[in-house]
Amino acid sequence: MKVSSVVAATLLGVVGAAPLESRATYESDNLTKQGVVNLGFYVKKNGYPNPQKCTLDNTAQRKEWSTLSTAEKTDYINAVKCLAKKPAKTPAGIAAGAKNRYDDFVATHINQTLSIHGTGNFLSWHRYFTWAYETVLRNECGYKGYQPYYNWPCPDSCGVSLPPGNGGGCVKSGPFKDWSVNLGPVAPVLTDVKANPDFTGLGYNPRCLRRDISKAASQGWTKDSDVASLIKNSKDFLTFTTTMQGDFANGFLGVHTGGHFTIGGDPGGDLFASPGDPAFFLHHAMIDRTYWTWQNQDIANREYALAGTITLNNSPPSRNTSLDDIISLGYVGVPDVKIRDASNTLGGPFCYIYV
Ligand SMILES: *[C@@H]1O[C@H](CO)[C@@H](O)[C@H](O)[C@H]1NC(C)=O
Ligand SMILES: *[C@@H]1O[C@H](CO)[C@@H](O)[C@H](O)[C@H]1NC(C)=O
Ligand SMILES: *[C@@H]1O[C@H](CO)[C@@H](O)[C@H](O)[C@H]1NC(C)=O
Ligand SMILES: [Cu+2]
Repeated sequence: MKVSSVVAATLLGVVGAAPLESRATYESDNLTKQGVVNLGFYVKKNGYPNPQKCTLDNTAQRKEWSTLSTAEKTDYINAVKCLAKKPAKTPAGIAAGAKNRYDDFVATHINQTLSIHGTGNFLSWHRYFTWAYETVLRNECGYKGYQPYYNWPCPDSCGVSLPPGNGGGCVKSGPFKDWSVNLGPVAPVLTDVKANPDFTGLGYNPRCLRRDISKAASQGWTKDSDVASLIKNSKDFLTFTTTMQGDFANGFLGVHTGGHFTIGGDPGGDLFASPGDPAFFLHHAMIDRTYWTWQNQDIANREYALAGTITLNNSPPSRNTSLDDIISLGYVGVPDVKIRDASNTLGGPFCYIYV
């Protein structure tokens, strides 16, 4: 099985896809492994942020989707579907399209889009958002595992074994064939998405889940060398987060946008409404794993590294992001945290690593 067909397995909901054979030979995975070793030495010397609560002996381990057993995959998918059957916490008067508990996440992301992308809080905000999702799946839908990620890379000469983009039709098979997308669009990539009754995208707009798996995005932007070079060549936080998020004016998508466009479709290709596709959280767990791996290359200097401002690409011009800035997830219903507390995955509310 080709590495990037993990994407297909994930997106199409193929339960029981064979584990990958040769992932360990990837440079980007080697960097993650080296990061775990560095982390071990670092905590040995400096101690843990919450030694009573979280150590490397009891930490949760987030795993790659294809390494889960069939039973684990089914548990995860069932918990996601369970979330979409629970009532929303977002009041209808605030977001009429938030029909269920899953939609609380989508509405929160749409509502804050302009202050969480191209900003200093991009990585910490999405780290906390993904953690909140994992926690709600566990606490409200009985999920026993942790948030899986999908490992983007394929080899540098990748003949990616993905089906070609099919134009973004409805998902007609797999566990999410009856999934209802209720919110958005705000900034769709497909031209024929039914407009939302509310200009905010928060109105009720039920429609099918559509995907447009893109070989070009996967092959062009999320290869092993793309991920490894992002981790190795980003000497400071600003370079890392900017390279990851892309430099569109110069035609550089970066792994973040490349991963979103690998999924594509509606709402996957919409900057605002993209969490409406459950694949969002597997992609963002990989974003977080890449951030974590980058931090672990030089923990002393990168644990609390931060740069950027509080507006999208600093437009309009705004102040610098601060470690004391609050991450608030609205009706997702988790406590507010400071960026500082979302900087270490063994500290603050967290206790997880990636394997
Ligand atoms: C990854 O690490 C293994 C074991 O140290 C090594 O054999 C392999 O060559 C490395 N792969 C890359 C692409 O760096
Ligand atoms: C959007 O954010 C504003 C400001 O924090 C808040 O008052 C409002 O309830 C939020 N709406 C949603 C849908 O979360
Ligand atoms: C904002 O951060 C930049 C570096 O990221 C720094 O050069 C600048 O002085 C900071 N501005 C303020 C007002 O602190
Ligand atoms: Cu986002």
